Amino acid sequence: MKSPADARPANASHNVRVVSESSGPEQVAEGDLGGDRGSAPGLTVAAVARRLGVAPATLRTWDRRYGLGPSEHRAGSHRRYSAVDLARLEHMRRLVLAGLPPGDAAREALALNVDPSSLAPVTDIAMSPSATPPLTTAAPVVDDPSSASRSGGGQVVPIPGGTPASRGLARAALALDGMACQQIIRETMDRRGVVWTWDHLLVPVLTGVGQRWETSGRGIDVEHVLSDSVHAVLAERTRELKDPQNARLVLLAGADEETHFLPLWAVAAALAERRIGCRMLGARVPQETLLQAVRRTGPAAVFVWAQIPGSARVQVLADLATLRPAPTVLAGGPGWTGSPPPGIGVTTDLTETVTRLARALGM
Ligand code: B12
Repeated sequence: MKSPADARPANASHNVRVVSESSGPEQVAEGDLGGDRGSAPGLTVAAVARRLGVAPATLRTWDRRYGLGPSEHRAGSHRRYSAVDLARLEHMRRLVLAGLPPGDAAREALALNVDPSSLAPVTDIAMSPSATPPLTTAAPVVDDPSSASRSGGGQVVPIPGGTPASRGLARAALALDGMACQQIIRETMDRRGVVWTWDHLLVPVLTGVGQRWETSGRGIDVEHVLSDSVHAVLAERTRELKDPQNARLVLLAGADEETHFLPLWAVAAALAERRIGCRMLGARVPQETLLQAVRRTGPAAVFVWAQIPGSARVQVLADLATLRPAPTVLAGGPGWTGSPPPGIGVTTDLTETVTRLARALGM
């Protein structure tokens, strides 16, 4: 069954300048397509496939079925896609990623009023033989981890029990489309809140992308686009809180050598949703710096994240616990190894972390 989070937004956004309905029908003449003139020859189907991260066969299907094809004609050569065609196809792909049936997405894409003067020229840059082949929209993402090993080659992201939204997010990340990633994350958060989005959309896709890297060595670029998008939306939600209700402070910090920081932002955004403000110290906070920050600000609670074993020393937790007035000290993440010092809480998920931090504030 389709969950509300997976339903398509009423009005998915796009990044082309759109002429308002009142400005009349689109005036797009042959040879006047926003930079497709002169030396810019338009794009081949292969070039568009690479840009969009879809298979050439998918583009041909969209042309045949929905009339979303190349509008440039050249004597003695194949038809070429113009900048306007590309803008429509990008819109189409975003809507499909957001869960709209292709027929409906195509209707919206064809109805899009695009201002050609707002578009950059499109030119076909030949792909080097070693470059990544285009992704198919049909199969880069798998639900069943056992089938991941079948296909391999780093082309798939395993997402056991994936939802349409998680598959859409994984596809957008594979296509290196940060805008589409952010759009899916934002829409899910609007419908389901921060905690649900983190647990059911972001953790599965982040884990799948991490596994893809682990098994194939591929996809640092995908990891970066995804992380950047996750961070952007979580930080946005955190900063939306203008009137925090907590009188005392909460500090969030990454352990000594820890560079992974997304869970810290998940905590910050989930706290903001409960109208709790926090101070974010970010990744890789040296032990002594954290101790000084706690001494200076006297927070009610401190949460320290460690992702990678070896990035954290439990001594910092023991030292934090000796400070007076004693803050509630919580440690989270798979990077903490061994038993926690006395008086230190260990949290294993976002809900528990936020609940215990709120309790430390009496909220
Ligand atoms: C995004 C990411 C990056 C980004 C970091 C972006 C950022 N600023 O944070 C980048 C690309 C920079 C990166 C770099 C590296 N990464 Co990295 N990365 C990840 C990825 C995909 C997600 C990290 C994350 O946010 N995890 C949080 C959640 C999603 O995952 P989790 O911790 O496993 O969740 C469990 C629990 O923690 C808990 N949980 C979930 N959410 C929450 C929230 C709270 C509050 C709590 C308490 C608990 C909790 O539930 C889960 C189930 O038990 C992971 C994959 C993964 N599985 O984590 C790899 C991963 C952590 N990275 C890994 C590695 C090896 C690296 C690198 C060393 C090498 C590399 N890939 O380039 C470098 C480090 C570079 C450096 N100098 O330090 C490995 C670590 C292996 C290990 N032994 O621990 C992982 C696991 C990938 C893998 N499968 O091999 N990485």
